[in-house]
Amino acid sequence: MNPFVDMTEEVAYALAEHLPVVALESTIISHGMPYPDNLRTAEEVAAIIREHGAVPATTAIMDGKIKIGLTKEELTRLASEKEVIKASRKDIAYLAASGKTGATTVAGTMFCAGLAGIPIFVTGGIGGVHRGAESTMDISADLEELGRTNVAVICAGAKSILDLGLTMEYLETKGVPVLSYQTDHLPAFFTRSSAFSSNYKVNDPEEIAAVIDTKWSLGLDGGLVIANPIPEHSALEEAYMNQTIEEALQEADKQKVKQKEVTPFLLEYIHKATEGKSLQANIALIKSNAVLGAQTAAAFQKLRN
Ligand code: PSU
Repeated sequence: MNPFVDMTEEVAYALAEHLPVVALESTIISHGMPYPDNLRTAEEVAAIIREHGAVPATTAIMDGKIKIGLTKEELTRLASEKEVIKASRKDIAYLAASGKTGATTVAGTMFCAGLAGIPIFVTGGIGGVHRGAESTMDISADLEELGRTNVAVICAGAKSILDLGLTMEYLETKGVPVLSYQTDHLPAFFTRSSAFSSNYKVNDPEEIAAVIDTKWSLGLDGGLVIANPIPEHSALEEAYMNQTIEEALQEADKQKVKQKEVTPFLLEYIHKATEGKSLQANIALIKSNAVLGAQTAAAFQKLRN
């Protein structure tokens, strides 16, 4: 076992027995939602994954250890402490070497899940190419990680705070398949659809598992994006969300928000501007992703066992 990695007994047992495991990120807890909704949501998502027959494994760096699976105490620390660092691939070595604590982004979590041998990962939304990236070069490390690490990411698409068209182009360049669940469209997180199509429509967890299994069996390394539209009753109105996102972007520009602060700033702005509606939508979609993720992990494990 890697000396930097600290895995809970529950996750270690599940992996040793080839049982379905679902990785979960922690940036969404520390930087994506306010306390105490973040802690409650993290616990509910883990419970949903268990109810659907898989073991949840939230990743983070805690006091220098790469954690695969967290105790309630550790989750509470990540949800409530202010100085938790947002940890992408570039941050992991420093945090591990200096004994610090960080919450893993999609890129960070993919790296940790890959290290632990967990192929399926559930989150809310992935990062992408930011609007105006042609001059700022602000492109999430999530996309690079998807291009290189063998982990399938189940999400609700990407938010239209990003340039979704350029995000799709970038994923194409990196050879990352984008599969939409029961739709041809690329979902845009708060809304079930966007102006963009995904690469392929997939209809059930077995079909998703078969694509993942085939990709890696062929030696086509790298991740996949499985985009699951937000449940209909929780989706927000498109015109209203587009306007709110526009305002959030203008405010970020005015306040000269840069680099890793951009996404948390926009999320918080949108949360306040929608008076919590965006948070409710965020919670609903991640729970729905947890169901699909657990089912996909079970179907994938069946193919591999
Ligand atoms: N999108 C969301 N909620 C989030 C994030 C993205 O709707 O919490 C987080 C994820 O952890 C994602 C990260 O990996 O933001 C992307 O940040 P950046 O754009 O700085 O790469």
